[in-house]
Amino acid sequence: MTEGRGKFITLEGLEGVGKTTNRQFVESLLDDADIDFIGTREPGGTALGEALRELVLAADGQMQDLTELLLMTASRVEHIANVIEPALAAGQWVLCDRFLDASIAYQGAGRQLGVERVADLHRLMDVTLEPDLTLLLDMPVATGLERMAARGTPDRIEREAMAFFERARQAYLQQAAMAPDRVLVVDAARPLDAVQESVRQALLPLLEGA
Ligand code: T5A
Repeated sequence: MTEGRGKFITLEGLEGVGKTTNRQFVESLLDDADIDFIGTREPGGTALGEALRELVLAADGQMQDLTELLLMTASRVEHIANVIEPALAAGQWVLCDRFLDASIAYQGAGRQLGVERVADLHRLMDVTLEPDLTLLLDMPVATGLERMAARGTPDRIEREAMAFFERARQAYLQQAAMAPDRVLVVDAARPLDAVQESVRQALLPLLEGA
């Protein structure tokens, strides 16, 4: 196990980009490197967070956009306090499927609540934790939605229009441009083995320092 504080790695991207597939791949790399880690997700990761996830993603649910932002943030506050911070403090690495960048992209840009408003809300809630590495899986919106269509009934957010996801994609890319040391953009439209090779390369510096 790693001495000292663990590393915090997040996976981000739009629907259908392959986060789950690549999360499993990252888990296998961490296992191979004998790193003690937990895998988790947002919204979710705690009992309360998973209940909020059900509410916020329910296909037949309805809520104000601001309510959606507040529920995502509430899930994150619980997750950080009860799961992420304790694990990092104990030296475990944390691999998280979506984090704050998702709220910036989906609620800030997709819902047009304002990227700054989302960032301000998180500062107000004392959410200052930043990932050591964010893998942003990026590809054209239409390609991702095609992959999702093959998966069955869409949830409440997956039903959104193309323009929503275009705005979210641009916000993700903007986050990456503003934080190039933290966010690595991976072209997820390529065949899986090429995507995974990029993911492996991105993780190497962290793994070598472990
Ligand atoms: N949300 C979340 C917010 O609005 N605000 C927030 O703050 C947060 C935290 C969460 C939803 O909540 C929203 C965003 C979301 O709408 P989710 O479960 O994280 O839901 O979202 P999904 O995008 O549905 O995530 P998944 O991990 O389930 O889907 P992915 O990322 O598409 O992953 P995956 O691996 O299942 O891939 C989809 C398909 O593509 C294939 C896979 O085999 C699979 O069939 N695939 C490839 N095919 C060809 N080439 C490749 N390179 C491929 N990679 C994968």
